[in-house]
Amino acid sequence: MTISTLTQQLREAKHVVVFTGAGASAESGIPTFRDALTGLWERFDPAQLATAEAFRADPSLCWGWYEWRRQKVGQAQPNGAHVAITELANYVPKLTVVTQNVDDLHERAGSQDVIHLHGSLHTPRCIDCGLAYTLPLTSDALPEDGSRIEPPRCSACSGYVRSGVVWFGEMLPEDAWSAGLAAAEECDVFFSVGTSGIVYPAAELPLRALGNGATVVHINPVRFDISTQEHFLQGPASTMMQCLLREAFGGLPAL
Ligand code: BJW
Ligand code: ZN
Repeated sequence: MTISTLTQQLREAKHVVVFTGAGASAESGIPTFRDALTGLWERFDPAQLATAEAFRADPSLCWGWYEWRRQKVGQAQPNGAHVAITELANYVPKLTVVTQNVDDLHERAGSQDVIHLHGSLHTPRCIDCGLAYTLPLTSDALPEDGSRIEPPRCSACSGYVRSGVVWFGEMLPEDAWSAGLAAAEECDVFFSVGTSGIVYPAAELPLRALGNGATVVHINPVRFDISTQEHFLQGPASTMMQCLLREAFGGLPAL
């Protein structure tokens, strides 16, 4: 499909879904999930830190990792991709943003009603009774390399406070999953931006969109295999999203 066919479809679309992964936040300086970790975390595989077993085995290691990441997100700013996605909502009748990211950069760029499939770094809760825990606004004074931090305790049952993200082996929040699935099945254009597409069930969404007749476009600097019905725009999320916006609507997001 040529870019002009795609932009024509975008102009005619009634409902557009933008589905994002870690690559959408990469240009804000947030490492992707499969990038090498640094500092204290260098010798750990993220897939082994992101489980309930890892937390129970070593709560301060795991909580320290999440606090370090929360600090990194707090210091980061939304990038051109977040801004272009927010801007796109002004040009199409309906835009749904579905993200696997646990940061708040879509919201900070101005996107509304973002569907977070994998939870959030900013909504911790008790691991035992589920009570929400209010985090201090900033966690300054964390060493640049990260450190172990003893998790806070729940005020109701003294259980450890855990991160509000969805770990491997856990169910996705039901309302987020059903809203994401419904949007994928209803949209006419589906952009999958900056995701490796290997984590399920989120990775099913482009396939559900395709199965329901949507135009599915993957945006990624690294090429991967797709079916002959899908489309690929190779390049960084910010450049490609801004380019699409400009080509389809003449819009130029303010950076
Ligand atoms: C750029 C860029 C730029 C760079 N611009 N792009 C079938 C088979 C085997 C296992 C399973 C299966 N179905 C389910 C499972 C189990 C598991 C799973 O999927 N495992 C796979 C590894 C196979 N899934 C689950 O456990 C899920 N739950 C579940 O299935 O519940 C049912 C169940 C219950 C009980 C038992 C069994 C099943 C839950 C999954 C939760 C995932 N959580 C994580 C961690 C969150 C916490 C945290 O952040 O610490 O979410 S995993 C991690 O991966 C994170 C991400 O959201 C997710 C997706 O990663 P993403 O976003 O794609 O990032 P990357 O790093 O992989 O890719 C970045 C991309 O960006 C790359 O392509 C780059 O090229 C690109 N990029 N720069 C654009 N500038
Ligand atoms: Zn509790």
